[in-house]
Amino acid sequence: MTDSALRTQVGIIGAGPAGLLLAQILHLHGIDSIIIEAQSRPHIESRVRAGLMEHDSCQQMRDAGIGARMDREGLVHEGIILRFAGHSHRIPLTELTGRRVTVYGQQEVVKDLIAARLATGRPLFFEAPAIAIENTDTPKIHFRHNGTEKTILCDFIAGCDGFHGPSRASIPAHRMKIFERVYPFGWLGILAESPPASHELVYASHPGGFALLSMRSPRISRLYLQCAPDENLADWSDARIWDELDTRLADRESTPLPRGPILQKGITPLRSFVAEPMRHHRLFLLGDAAHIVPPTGAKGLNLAFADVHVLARAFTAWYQDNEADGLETYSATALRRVWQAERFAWWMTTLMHRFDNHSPFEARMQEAELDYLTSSKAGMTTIAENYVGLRLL
Ligand code: FAS
Ligand code: PHB
Repeated sequence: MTDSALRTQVGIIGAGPAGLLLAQILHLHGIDSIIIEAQSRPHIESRVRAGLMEHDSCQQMRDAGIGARMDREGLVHEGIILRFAGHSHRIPLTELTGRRVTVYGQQEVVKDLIAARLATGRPLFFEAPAIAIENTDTPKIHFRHNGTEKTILCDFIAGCDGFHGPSRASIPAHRMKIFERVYPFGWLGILAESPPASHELVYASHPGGFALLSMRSPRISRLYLQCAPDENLADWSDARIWDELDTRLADRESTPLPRGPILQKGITPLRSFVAEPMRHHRLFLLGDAAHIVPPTGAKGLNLAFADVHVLARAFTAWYQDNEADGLETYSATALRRVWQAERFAWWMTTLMHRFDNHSPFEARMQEAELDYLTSSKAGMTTIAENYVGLRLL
């Protein structure tokens, strides 16, 4: 059964960081949108994903009027630590760049954005999957909600539906160029009720594999271990996870990690992926719908925000000044930052992880590069300026 059609200016598929922030910024500029989200609200507010916000992403949250809780509860960081060969090397991010990063979980970002959206009174449909996309001069999105099929009539479609969503899939393959690198490992991530053993993030390169110490609050740790891409989570008892984290994150001064109940664990495959271009007629791709980065560079969420920055500016110029240039150049502008982030995430991943097919020479090259980077101001600066986020927009 089909209800009557809904009319808006921008139809947004997906209520992740990209879709929600785009809707919020458009609303602030008087541009109407409708958001449809396949999952339930509790599901997307509890999904444990990204944790680190770049300098400019935090400013975007403030400019969009939703930065207050982040500024209250987020953990501002001015450095990160690279750990290898039993020693720790601090990269003084703020001293080198004048910018800082903030640890604020993606689920908190999403909660803040959903609350802002609901306060506008404009539509945000949960459990409402898009089932068909008509990318024509009169774009339509067909979706299912409460057992009925509905249609959105809009001027433009924002495909913010992530890596597995229908937006990119709706584009004919011959109209796209795909760039992809699938890594021969994944990350086993845990969220634990235990105080972080370090005030700053620790990226560890160890013969047994990469490990990352992050956090969500002074009482909640977020930790990751490099693992096989097809790792069976059932093979990893809590004790085995903690033991392996202790081994890989140890340095001469450190003590074993404080342990606590593991609240969530999961395995994420690592890939680099870009679909070009990011615009097809009236459909614009944003965030994971267009690109994926290995989380080593902490770029995924931040790239989604950067795409929003470019497209929201373009829509505002179109609707307020009838200017089409921003829409025409969206893909090229967004892709410049996408490729810079892809390079950094690929480079950090290649530098810090163990590769079974590495020769002894290549393993030495990794060690020598880490030694150079952490003993050179130029080396530390290149890490720092990419990590806090490049000013490309
Ligand atoms: P999202 O995937 O967040 O959102 C897309 C939304 O579209 C989803 O809510 C989905 O339900 C919805 N959708 C899909 N199909 C639909 C349909 N047919 N109709 C309607 N809605 C539909 N990044 C980091 O920086 N650090 C990390 O540590 C990190 N860890 C991650 C762990 C996992 C398991 C995953 C999957 C990703 C991780 N990421 C990480 C990357 C992640 O944070 C993304 O970059 C970020 O969520 C991108 O935001 P969106 O582009 O909005 O996509
Ligand atoms: C996280 O806190 O989840 C996190 C932080 C930095 C990364 C990846 C994940 O590079």
